[in-house]
Amino acid sequence: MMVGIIGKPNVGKSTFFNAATLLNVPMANYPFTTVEPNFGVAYLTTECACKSLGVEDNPVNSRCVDHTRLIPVKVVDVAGLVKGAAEGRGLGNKFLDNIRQADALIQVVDAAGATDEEGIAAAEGSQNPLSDIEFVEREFDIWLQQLLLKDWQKIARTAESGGGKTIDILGERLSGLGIAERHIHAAAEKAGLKLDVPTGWSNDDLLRFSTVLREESKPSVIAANKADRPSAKENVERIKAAGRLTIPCAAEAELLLRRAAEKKLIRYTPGASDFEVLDKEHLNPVQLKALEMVREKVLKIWGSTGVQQAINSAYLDLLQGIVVYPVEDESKFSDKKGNVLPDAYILKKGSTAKDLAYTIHSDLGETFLYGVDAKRGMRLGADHPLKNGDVVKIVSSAKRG
Ligand SMILES: Nc1nc2c(ncn2[C@@H]2O[C@H](COP(=O)(O)OP(=O)(O)OP(=O)(O)O)[C@@H](O)[C@H]2O)c(=O)[nH]1
Ligand SMILES: [Mg+2]
Repeated sequence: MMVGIIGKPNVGKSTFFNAATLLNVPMANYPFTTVEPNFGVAYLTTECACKSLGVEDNPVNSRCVDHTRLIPVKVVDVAGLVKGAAEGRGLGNKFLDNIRQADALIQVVDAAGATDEEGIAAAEGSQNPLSDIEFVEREFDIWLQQLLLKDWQKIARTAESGGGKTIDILGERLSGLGIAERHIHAAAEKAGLKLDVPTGWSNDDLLRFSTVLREESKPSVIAANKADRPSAKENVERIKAAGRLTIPCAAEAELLLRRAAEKKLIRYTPGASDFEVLDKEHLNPVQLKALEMVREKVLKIWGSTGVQQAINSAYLDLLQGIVVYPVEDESKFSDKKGNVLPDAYILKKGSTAKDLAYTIHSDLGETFLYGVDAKRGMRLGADHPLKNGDVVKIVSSAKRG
């Protein structure tokens, strides 16, 4: 699973990316600072199972800080998108190509309304981030429509002459875009289009189909960035009122806090509503003032900087993830070496113990017999859906033999 950070130029995508990954890619107050995509690892945070079990854990594939489990997740930061990108303006299709593999999107917008459509600085509050969301999504949809249009007549004729089902042909064409057959089925149904008569689809139908296909295959959350600015409040309300899943965000503030925490100057957990200064002597008055501003203009107003919340929302709300902990010894909640709660996996809601087995290793999936809910000491059949926070032992025929 991977999340793409998209948006028009100069809204703070790379700042968000750096804050989430603690990498150091270029950020600057002008459009198209980013050209090539930046790939990095962020962390999904969730209350660790060690808390309710009252055990001390030894994480292996993830980390645990004060009963919060941090699970690595992939993110990609891409170039900004301008109107006409689908026709090659700005950096054009390059951007779109770079988010092919994203399963969900965080769309960063300038909630301060201080950058125009091209990402050029403008008077604060003069721009409407809702129109930015609209054009960014429209560019994506036109790009997808054009991809489909390229050989739509051929696809449609092949399908209708019995040369193959539309769903199969489309599935194959779109698999490189992270679009699966279930997305295509759902999109056709929602757009009111019949997959068995594709020759009847007009260009407008294809655009409508592309829109729903994007919504199905790349759901998005809006990171209303620059929320430290006074004009952000009104715009956050505006975006929320339009029915969008919105997280007020201050990427620059998060970056400051995380870097200070990394240097042990402050104690700060990503996503927290406050921080504590640890090493006042190594902070100069300017740095202290900047930290105080973050507290006053971001944390006290919004409750957090929003960066961690946006990452969590992408994996938990958009991708409907749950976190489960496979173990080999269900009485000690450990692996064979005695590491307690060593691994945490993100699975899609509704996944079963058998799905977990397959996620760990295809061999384990193939030899799966049953699971054991280690918290409750209960047997879990192949169809039993797991819950967030479950600790599960997989019993397989391979192990027995
Ligand atoms: N006030 C404020 N400014 C921010 C915040 N986050 C980013 N910025 C500023 O926004 C400008 C653009 O930041 P970038 O991270 O380079 O933006 P981008 O969207 O990656 O830009 P491109 O790569 O050019 O598309 C920089 O001047 C940042 O300092 C924030 O939370 N608050
Ligand atoms: Mg950038």
